[in-house]
Amino acid sequence: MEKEGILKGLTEATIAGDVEKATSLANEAIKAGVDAYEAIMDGCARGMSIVSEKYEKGEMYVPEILCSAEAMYAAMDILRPHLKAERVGAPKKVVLGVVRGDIHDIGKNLVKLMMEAAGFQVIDLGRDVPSEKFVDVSVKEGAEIVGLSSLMTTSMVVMPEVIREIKKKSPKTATMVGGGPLSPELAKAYGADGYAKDASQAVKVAKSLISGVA
Ligand code: B1M
Repeated sequence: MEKEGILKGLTEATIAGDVEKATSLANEAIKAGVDAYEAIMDGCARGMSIVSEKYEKGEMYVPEILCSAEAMYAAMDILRPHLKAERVGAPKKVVLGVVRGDIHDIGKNLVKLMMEAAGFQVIDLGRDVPSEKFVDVSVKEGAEIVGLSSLMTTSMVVMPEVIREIKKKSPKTATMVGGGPLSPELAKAYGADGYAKDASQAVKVAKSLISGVA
């Protein structure tokens, strides 16, 4: 199968929540020499954004979305070992998690994967993470970056307190935020050093933060 067909197939399999098809297309992608990063971003992740749009239009419902995520994860499991990890010097540590009160972690998992592919060492705190945990772990680990994710207007409001504490207790640690309700303006108002709208931008922002040019 041609590359375009494989990418389109991965997008469709993700939307349809078809684990079997997603698995077989991910294997096909590897066999055909399709870049694993492209297969994830232009295949599966594209499918997940279409799924989110369809949900907003009332064309898809939550159980179907969860099946889509399963299909994406199945393809990602196959593609992950084939990502060409960039290694630039010693790996930089990123503490990543979804803030307190929020269990939406599909986007955070994509951000994690992309950051690991870019050579970052990601310490994944999971979802619904207590604010103190972000601070404690980043201090203990000497993290270069703390990444906070939120999908809800009701949970994003905890971000400023987390950022403030990190700045106080670990002033050298850069902070970045992302997720549906966030924006560059809000990120700035919250005191974050960076904002990214999606997983590939998250990698660019993280790189710029460690090189001090954000
Ligand atoms: Co719910 N949910 N949900 N949900 N859910 C939203 C977020 C919502 C916008 C739907 C809506 O009403 N229109 C809405 C929030 C509204 C608001 O802002 N207040 C909402 C709600 C209200 C709720 C509940 C309260 C529903 C209820 O129980 N009444 C409840 C909340 C529970 C809680 O968290 N305490 C709830 C529950 C759930 C499920 C459990 C069923 C499920 C989550 C499963 C899971 O994640 N494990 C779910 C889902 C799936 C969604 C939608 C439909 C899809 C989210 C998703 O996974 N998108 C969502 C609607 C939507 O977003 N359009 C919705 C795909 C994913 C790849 O994209 O997460 O945006 P996304 O991630 C992107 C970027 O945002 C960015 O990069 C990612 C990859 O490109 N990004 C970062 C994310 N984090 C980043 C961090 C970074 C940088 C970039 O740097 C650190």
